[in-house]
Amino acid sequence: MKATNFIMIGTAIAAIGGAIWAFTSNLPVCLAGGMGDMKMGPMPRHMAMGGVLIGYRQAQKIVNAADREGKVSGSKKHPVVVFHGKQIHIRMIAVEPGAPDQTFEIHKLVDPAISVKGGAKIDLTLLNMDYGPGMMHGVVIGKIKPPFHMVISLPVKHQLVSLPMIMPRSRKSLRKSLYYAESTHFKAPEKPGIYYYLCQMPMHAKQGMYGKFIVRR
Ligand SMILES: [Cu+2]
Repeated sequence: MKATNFIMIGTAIAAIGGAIWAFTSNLPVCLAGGMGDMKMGPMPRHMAMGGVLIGYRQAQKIVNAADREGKVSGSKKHPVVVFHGKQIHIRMIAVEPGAPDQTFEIHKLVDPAISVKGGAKIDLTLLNMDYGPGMMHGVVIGKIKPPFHMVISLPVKHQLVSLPMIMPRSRKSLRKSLYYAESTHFKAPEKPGIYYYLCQMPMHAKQGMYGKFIVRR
């Protein structure tokens, strides 16, 4: 596909994302309870879907858990969050307030490498704390490495998991906002290898929304 076509598709998707965002960000709070269960039918792969709406306190609980789990090692420039054990929970925040645009945070680290044991059973949770049109985020893990194209074709090579994109928070005010979170689970391959996690929203991985996912012995 020509680069111009990529740009056109990316722009169209971003525009649709913005329209959905504009619609949902005006939803009254009373609808919040039911939104998580709302099934929207088949949609193009890059569209936002899924997720459960939660309040600020629940979102903060996910952040706190993300800050506790795994052990930070590696260097300051290349931090690694090492998860021990065969049953683990990885919580990732899409753009924690104060973090740079188009990044994931764990332990307040920006796009850290994640290291898991081969064969580990993994619960994966994504919390979107970002705000603004087109700021939908998801997670895909596979054997794909940078540099990334504007549009990521799914599934990626040796895809381990795909967590659908979820919408940005509902309001500018952090405390008054509602947040989308989504969880899934998958099993790490037994064989050690280097994978990458990335956001499948057009442009985001290209802009830096990715990190290494290491499967160790
Ligand atoms: Cu993203």
